[in-house]
Formats: sequence, C-alpha cells, structure tokens
Amino acid sequence: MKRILTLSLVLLLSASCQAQQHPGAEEFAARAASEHGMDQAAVLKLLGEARFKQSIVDAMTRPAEGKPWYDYRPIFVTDKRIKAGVAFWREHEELVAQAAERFGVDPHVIVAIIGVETFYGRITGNYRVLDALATLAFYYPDTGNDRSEFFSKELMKFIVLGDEENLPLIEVKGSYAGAMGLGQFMPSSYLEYAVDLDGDGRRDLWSSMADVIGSVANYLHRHGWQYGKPVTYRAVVGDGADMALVSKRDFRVKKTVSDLEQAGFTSTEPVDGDTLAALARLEEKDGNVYWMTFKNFYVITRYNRSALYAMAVFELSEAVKAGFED
Ligand SMILES: [Ca+2]
Repeated sequence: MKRILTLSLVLLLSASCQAQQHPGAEEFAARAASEHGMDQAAVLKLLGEARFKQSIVDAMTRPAEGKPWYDYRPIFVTDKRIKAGVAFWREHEELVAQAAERFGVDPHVIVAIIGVETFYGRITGNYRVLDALATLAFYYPDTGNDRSEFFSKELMKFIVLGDEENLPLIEVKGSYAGAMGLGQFMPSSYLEYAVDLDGDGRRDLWSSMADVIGSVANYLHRHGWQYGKPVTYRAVVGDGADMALVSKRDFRVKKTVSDLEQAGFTSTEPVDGDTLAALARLEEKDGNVYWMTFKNFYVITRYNRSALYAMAVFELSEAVKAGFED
C-alpha cells in the first residue's frame, strides 16, 4: 500500500518553508520506501520539516529517573495528584470500570498511570513529535548509551501511525521523547496497544477519554497484568543476604519468594512461597529500602523501565484507591 495521503499534505504545506537536511535522512527515506512502500521524496520532504531542538537533547541528558527516590517521589506522589486522581476516577468511573473489567486490570493502576504520565491530561507535552523523534534519531546526544536507532524506528512508526490514524504529522505534539496523548504512548505502542474503546473507528489518545483509559488498560493487559495480585511488598534484609539478587533495571520475576527467603530477603506481608518475585532498592534519605517486587511491578516497568517510575505509580495508585473508597 502506498502511503501518500498524509504525506501529500506535507508536500503542499512545506513549499513555503525552509527545509532542513538532517544527517541520515536520505537513508531513512530510502528505508521508508523499501520497507513500508512509502513515497521516498515525500518522506524526505516531511523530514525537512523537522527541526533540531537543543532543548530536546538537554531533556534527554537529564531525565527525572536519574534522581534518588527521595527526590523523585515528591514530583509524582503529592496530595494534589492524589486528590486529582480521585476526582478523575469519579468523573470517569464507568469508563474506568469498563476498561478494568474488559482487560482484567486493577482500576486504580489505570488511573495512576495517567496521573503520573500527564497529571490526568493536564500536561501532555508541547514539543512537536516530529521534532522530538527526528532530533533523537539524527542527533542523539553522546551519553554512552546511543538510543538513536530506537528513535529512528519510532520515527518510522510515527509516519505509519500518521497514515493509519490520519494524524497531521507536522502538528502533533508530545513529550521531548515523542510520547503522545494522555497515556504518553510512543508511536510503536500507539500502533500496537491503543484501542478504540468508544467505537468511533479511530484510536484517539488526545480527546477520547474512553480510548485513553482503554488503551492504558490494554497496554498493561498485553504485558501480563495479573488482576488483584500484589505489585510489591516491603522486604526485610537479613544478615548475610545475597545483595547481588537486587535488580537495578531488569525486574523480570525469576526467583520464587521461597528462593529469596533462603537468600536472606523476607516479605513484610504474607505471600505464597512459590510466587515469582524480584528485588528492588530505593534510596530514602536515611538509607536504602528494599522491596520484593512481583509480576505486576514488572508490567509497570514496561511503561517506563525504572524502579522509581513503577514505585511512584504503585504509591499513587494505592493513595488514589484509598481516597476513592473513602
Ligand atoms: Ca475512538
């Protein structure tokens, strides 16, 4: 299938603008043609509309996830965000219940993800997604961890998505990393996991609250959410515990709770010995705190691969749930 519809609009609009040539843009356009049957010249024109943004490079080199937990937590787990979460849930109670039931995901976690990502839709990002993805695909900063290929793939998916959902590619706004809408979906996730819950034939993660809530629920579901199961419990660390078992970035559950007990880590809450778990360490002001993390914690890290992120979602979800049930 030729993807010309959306791109032809770009050709018209770009006639009056100064096109920018990016390193690697030619190869990208050639790949778009060979792999996706896109019009190579139109893709090159589109890329010519993308602007390099130093502010995007700067944001990428100082992510919030570089902070210790005691500085990260106050950004996301606040009274204001908890109260707004309860209000959001009450306002959209039927949709949240519908999505929770359909996808088998705990409702308070859906609410908390939207709360952490965009403050329930108040902050969805002011960068043009085209600028964000092109900057990170073609000018990725030298951080010792080159993710330009990841962003190049996302840029390609963004163009595919534009065609599928009829998005105005040179206007769409998002985060500095190119995440879009109330749930901050990257283009690949949008294509793969977004759902049309309100049934109007489009997947709209900006203005359809049904689609937003359904898509977040589906994302968690597809990554293996276990309804009603715990996310994480505090762990007590015994003398001589095997600290090598504490994960830094990979929270896949590989050990049983019994294994971890034998290695010196005990859950503060009762949990079956054959439950699969991992271990996380979070830095409090007066020292490290350890958590036994379960499959659902890992699923939250599919949204953002950071223990800080998953813990913020977990704490916010618990507080919102307590407020909602109050
Ligand atoms: Ca829809």
